[in-house]
Amino acid sequence: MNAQPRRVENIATDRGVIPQYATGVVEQPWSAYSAADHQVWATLFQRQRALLPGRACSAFLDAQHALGMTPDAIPRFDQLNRHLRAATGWQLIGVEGLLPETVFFEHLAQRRFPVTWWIRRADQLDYIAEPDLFHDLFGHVPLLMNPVFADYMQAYGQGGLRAQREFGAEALLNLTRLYWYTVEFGLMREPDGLRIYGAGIVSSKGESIYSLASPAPNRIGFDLERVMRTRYRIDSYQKTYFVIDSFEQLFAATQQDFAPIYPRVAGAESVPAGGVLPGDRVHHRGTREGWPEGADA
Ligand code: HBI
Ligand code: FE
Repeated sequence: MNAQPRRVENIATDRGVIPQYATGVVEQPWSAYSAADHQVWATLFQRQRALLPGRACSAFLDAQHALGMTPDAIPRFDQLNRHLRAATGWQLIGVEGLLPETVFFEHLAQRRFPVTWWIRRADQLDYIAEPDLFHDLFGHVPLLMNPVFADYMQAYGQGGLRAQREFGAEALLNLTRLYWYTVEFGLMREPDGLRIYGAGIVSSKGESIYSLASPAPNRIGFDLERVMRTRYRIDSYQKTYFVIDSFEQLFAATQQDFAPIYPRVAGAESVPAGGVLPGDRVHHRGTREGWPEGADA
């Protein structure tokens, strides 16, 4: 990758101008993407689009089409922004990669979704440690076209800023679990069965198959405090997938006052990634096959 993105100096928001160093925003260097970059996009796009019908939730597939995403080339952020702005007021901004939580929450609270400007190399097709352009653009961006999910993402950012200000590090850890088990690895019920909406799953060939078809993991009905108590690993497929009934259910969960929730969750035992509790709504109790013994998150 020889692209060197131009740094954005400042971005104007309704809270005034934020200098670039605080936001990490860069411009997408679209003309500098190589043929190999576009080929990686095409390969991953076509592979996932062949897998996802019947696996991804209908809102995801419809939105990707509405955004005009194709395998022909890496999409241009400014073109996607026209669709997003019209549909839900969201905007994409280019970034170098993972952002500090505070910066990330601030962007979400302002309906700005950070998308990594570079794409993985051809020898990293099946796994890359940190989110690249394919994970963010193919995985996260389509559902920002869905008004209710778009509201959930902004509410998550606002909640994160409040947790930072008023509740401290433990509350943040609980919130990152909520993001992990919904935005990244969430499943939802549809009339024809369970479907995927989590970006970490839809952007992964292996987990798109495993999350719905493997007998190993648990599939448990979404419960806000149960999710906020549940630990996770970042280096393997999930041991538990949480299932929502609808995006409305997810958004409603963020509309309550979190002040009593954080101390209640902090006071309760955290739950191992593969655990099942007596009060769980169990869609599928995992067989745990293939799990490393004792290696618990
Ligand atoms: N930064 N660019 C970027 N993208 C993310 O998805 C992201 C992040 N920083 C923190 C983060 N996600 C998670 O810790 C969330 O739970 C906050
Ligand atoms: Fe992600």
